[in-house]
Amino acid sequence: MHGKFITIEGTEGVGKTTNIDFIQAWLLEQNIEFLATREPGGTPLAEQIRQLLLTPGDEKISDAAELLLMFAGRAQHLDQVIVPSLEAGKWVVCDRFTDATYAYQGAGRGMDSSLIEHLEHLVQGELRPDLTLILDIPVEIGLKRASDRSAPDRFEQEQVEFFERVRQGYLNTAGKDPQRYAVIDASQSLDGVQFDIKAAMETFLATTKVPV
Ligand code: Z5A
Repeated sequence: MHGKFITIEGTEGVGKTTNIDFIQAWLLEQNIEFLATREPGGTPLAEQIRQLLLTPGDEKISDAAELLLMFAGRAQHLDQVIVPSLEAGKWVVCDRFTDATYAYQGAGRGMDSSLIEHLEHLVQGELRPDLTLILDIPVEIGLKRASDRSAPDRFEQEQVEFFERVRQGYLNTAGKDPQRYAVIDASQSLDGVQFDIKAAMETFLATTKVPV
């Protein structure tokens, strides 16, 4: 793979959407060809799966069905969009990826992480993001920002304790691999958050350049 794979993660309302716009502008400035996408979603089929996952409904989605739907969409997204783009030399910037599965379905729902690892291997082989930015914020602040913006989706109807577990799941994952993960304090002003994102992107870019 020639392109770089960057993912953005965090609990509700951390500002992923807002800051992906900022990252896109920064990549344009660097003359780096990229594609921005999201999960669940990213292809017509995977966007249909997203609708199934996010739309509140009367039928409870079982934890196993939720996990499998996440990976079904991901398999399609990888096959149709992510892998071909990376192979063509583009950078891929993805709003959420498998770290969200470990955080929401693993830490949040309590599903066994070895099961997630198994599906990760099945669907992705050895492919992992090169850089993951985790926007971190106290859960109450994020939920307030999200609720001021739009009506709650199926996940946003969960209790605060669920999101506390999700947040802790992300922080535990980040602690295991500081090379790949940059944790950004997203409770700062937008300028402060973007200053830190830019610093993390610059550090990453420097590591991708072959020394002369
Ligand atoms: N999910 C899962 O369970 N397992 C998986 O494997 C995957 C996903 C891939 C869809 O995600 C759901 O799928 C998600 C987890 C689950 N749960 N939910 N819900 P999503 O990414 O589409 O939805 P989201 O997490 O809810 O994202 P969001 O609510 O759209 O939030 P955001 O993109 O992080 O935030 P935002 O829209 O950029 O900002 C929210 C508001 O805050 C907005 O009004 C901004 O103007 C404001 N904002 C942003 N930054 C700041 C700062 N710094 N200060 C003040 N105000 C700010």
